[in-house]
Amino acid sequence: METKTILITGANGEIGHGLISHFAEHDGVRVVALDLNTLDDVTRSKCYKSYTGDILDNRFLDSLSTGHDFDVIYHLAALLSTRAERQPTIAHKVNVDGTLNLLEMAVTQSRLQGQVVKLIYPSSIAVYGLPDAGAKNKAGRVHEDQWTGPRTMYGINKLYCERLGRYYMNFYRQLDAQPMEGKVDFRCVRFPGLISAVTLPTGGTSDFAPEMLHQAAKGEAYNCFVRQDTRIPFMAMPDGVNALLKLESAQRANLSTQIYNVGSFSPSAAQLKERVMKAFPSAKIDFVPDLKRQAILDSWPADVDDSLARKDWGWKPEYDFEKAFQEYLVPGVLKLYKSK
Ligand code: NAD
Ligand code: AKB
Repeated sequence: METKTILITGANGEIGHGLISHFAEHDGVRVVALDLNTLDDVTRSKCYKSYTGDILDNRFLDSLSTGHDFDVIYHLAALLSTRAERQPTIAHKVNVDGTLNLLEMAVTQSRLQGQVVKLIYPSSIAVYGLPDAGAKNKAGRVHEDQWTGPRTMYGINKLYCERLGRYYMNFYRQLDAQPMEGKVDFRCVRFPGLISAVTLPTGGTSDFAPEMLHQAAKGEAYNCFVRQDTRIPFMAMPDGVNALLKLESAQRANLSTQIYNVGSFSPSAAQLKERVMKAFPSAKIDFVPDLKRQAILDSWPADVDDSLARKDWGWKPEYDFEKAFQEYLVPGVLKLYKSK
């Protein structure tokens, strides 16, 4: 089997950890990891090479590109929604300029290698922007082209980068004598909030669900920053990692678009609390809504229509709400905090 070389940007983040752990257990893959923050020793040992660097540093990216032939780029580095709202210009630089740099790297790599380079991009339900709770309730499960008027810097960045990816794939340098069309194979999933049993999120707005679980497992009280009736889609981290891998390995001919919703389960915050309390009956969880973060969540859909992903590349989550808690989240956090 031929060995594939894979670049993961934002490798030190939640999804990066999941992806690196996956690849460490499979032959035929060399992972080159890149993050602003140095990876811990255990994660680093699972990679072929790891670099501490900035996706905004073009000289660094050039040297990386000179030193490796990448078959696939998983471009995960980003500032998430709450952090992006607090530092909008930095978020724009990292989320948009950073993605542009990685798309340019994919073009260069494709030229040098004379083959297609895949760029796998996780977008977000933050690309949606429903005007109010009434519209959200009425909309139900939204499909890819509905309600794409985001109200956050992060959502706007993600929506724009989806379109940039599409441009690089289909129309890049379309006026050149020999256009580059088809050399970058851009594939994107729009993720719901992800919940990991082994890492905690920082800087997102869907963070209330993982925070509630991890605080309960640590035996610490948690003031949840949303109303009890708040409902957005979530997914267990193994399904998130699996979605990226499955989309990456799909036959291009089967893909009717570049951008796919992926869904899993969609509990209200009250249902999340109930399920966490079932696992940790002495947990202390109160609802103390932060009205500004709440408004962001109220603009995200209650659920997504992922029928296109199911049809084109066989997407199907392994974990529903109950299975995610029973078989992955609760055992995972118990193990995590017992070992600390
Ligand atoms: P994360 O915040 O855990 O990780 C992001 C990583 O990017 C961090 O390790 C950070 O150090 C790195 N980074 C930030 N700026 C950088 C820069 N300039 N150069 C190099 N590295 C930089 O996020 P995550 O949960 O792992 O998410 C990964 C991707 O998936 C992001 O693009 C995010 O928008 C997307 N996504 C995540 C979720 C979720 O719920 N976790 C949902 C939807 C989409
Ligand atoms: C966030 O809350 O910003 C992320 C996301 C849903 O994209 N977790």
